[in-house]
Amino acid sequence: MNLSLFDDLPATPQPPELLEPGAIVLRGFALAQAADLLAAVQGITAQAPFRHLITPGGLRMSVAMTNCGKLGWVSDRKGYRYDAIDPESGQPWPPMPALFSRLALEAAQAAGFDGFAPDACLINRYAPGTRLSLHQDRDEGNYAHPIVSVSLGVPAVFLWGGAQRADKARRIGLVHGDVVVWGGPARLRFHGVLPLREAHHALTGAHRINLTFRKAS
Ligand code: MD3
Ligand code: FE
Repeated sequence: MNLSLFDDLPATPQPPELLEPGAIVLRGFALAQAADLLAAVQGITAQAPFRHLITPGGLRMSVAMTNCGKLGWVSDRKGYRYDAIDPESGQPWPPMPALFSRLALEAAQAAGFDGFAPDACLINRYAPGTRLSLHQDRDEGNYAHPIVSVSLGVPAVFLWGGAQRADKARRIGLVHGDVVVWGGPARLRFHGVLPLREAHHALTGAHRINLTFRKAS
């Protein structure tokens, strides 16, 4: 079994690591809150279950998604957008737990972005084999705000590309408790996730859960 990207990573919080200007990895930053974050995800998915969205091109996404906060990211045949209403329930998305917004604020702060106040949290669930192909996040209103991502459960290999889709991508291992902050010159980089490998995590089973905090409006 090849665990080379993961097997000697520390299980304790580490100092900030600069991937490139604007992209800061905070290894283990969410470890202490991880179990509480996952319990909150369970509460959210009781109101707004994970679902596989359809892309504007008609393809079913292999990542299962839901949201919390004032705005949620949705996709259908009409396009990608943020919406205050969950199209499945016709109701507002579940509120963002204070634990979530506090963690996002503190992580952004640790990466040099003061006063980050996310109004959207996209929650992604990866099963074995699930991937996310290279894309940019460009549905938010103001690219001056960073995006904060929190990895939970099974490890993944993240693809970190360039300003053009064809630019060569680096591979970065992300494990349970890791937080990454993407802002400034890194904000519109192409990025993705390789197919999730079969593995088990005590808190999530075969899954990886990723939280991305955004200021969408
Ligand atoms: C770099 N999610 O939801 S998180 C996404 O692991 C998304 O579920 C991946 O890409 C995941 O859009 C990657 C890391 C991430 C999130 C947003 C970014 C990296 C980013 C926005 C701009 C640049
Ligand atoms: Fe993205």
